[in-house]
Amino acid sequence: MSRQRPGMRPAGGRGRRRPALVALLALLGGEGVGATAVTVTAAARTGAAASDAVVVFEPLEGAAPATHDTATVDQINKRFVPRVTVIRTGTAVTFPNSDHIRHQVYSFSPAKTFDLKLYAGSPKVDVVFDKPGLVVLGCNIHDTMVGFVLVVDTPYFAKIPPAGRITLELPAGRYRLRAWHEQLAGTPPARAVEVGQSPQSIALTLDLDAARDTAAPWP
Ligand SMILES: [Cu+2]
Repeated sequence: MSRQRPGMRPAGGRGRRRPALVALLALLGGEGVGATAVTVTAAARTGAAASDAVVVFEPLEGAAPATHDTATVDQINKRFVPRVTVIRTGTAVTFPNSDHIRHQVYSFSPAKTFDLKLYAGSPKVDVVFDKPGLVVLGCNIHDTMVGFVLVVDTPYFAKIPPAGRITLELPAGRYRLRAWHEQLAGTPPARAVEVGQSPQSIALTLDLDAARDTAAPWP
């Protein structure tokens, strides 16, 4: 992302120039430039916050800017942490093992089939999620370990925190908003959203079935 042109580098005083450079990079990164705050509240039919639901805004016009993201899914006390991860297609994910026992992380999901041989500490390789879809994580040693990586073709997504509400910064335009939760009953809801210049709020009510024994499909 940062580029240096030969001859542009000052012989001295780099420290003085840095704040301006940082500000410029922040601008180029698009944060706050032409973006509108969109707040999504997600709740179950009971009114409880739909914590760990994922909301995805797919732009219906124009190309989304390129992003080069990484993500980490840790293993702590025989659990995947976080249990739910949402990433853009092409993201490399690291699976460190913070437990004092070994784990063998794998997935049979069509969007990403992989197997990290039994390991402790840091695995030798990251896993690149190169196709969109839902990837269900498991451990070959501990059957109760379950995690989810939702891989989406857009940089505009968020996971609903325990408070049930999240704000995204979206460029103006038309989107398809889709939502997912591992306990969703039926197909994930989708709706059209028009983002203009004014902040807006969207309330989603999700049909959650706590008795589901397999994760809801995506999309
Ligand atoms: Cu394990």
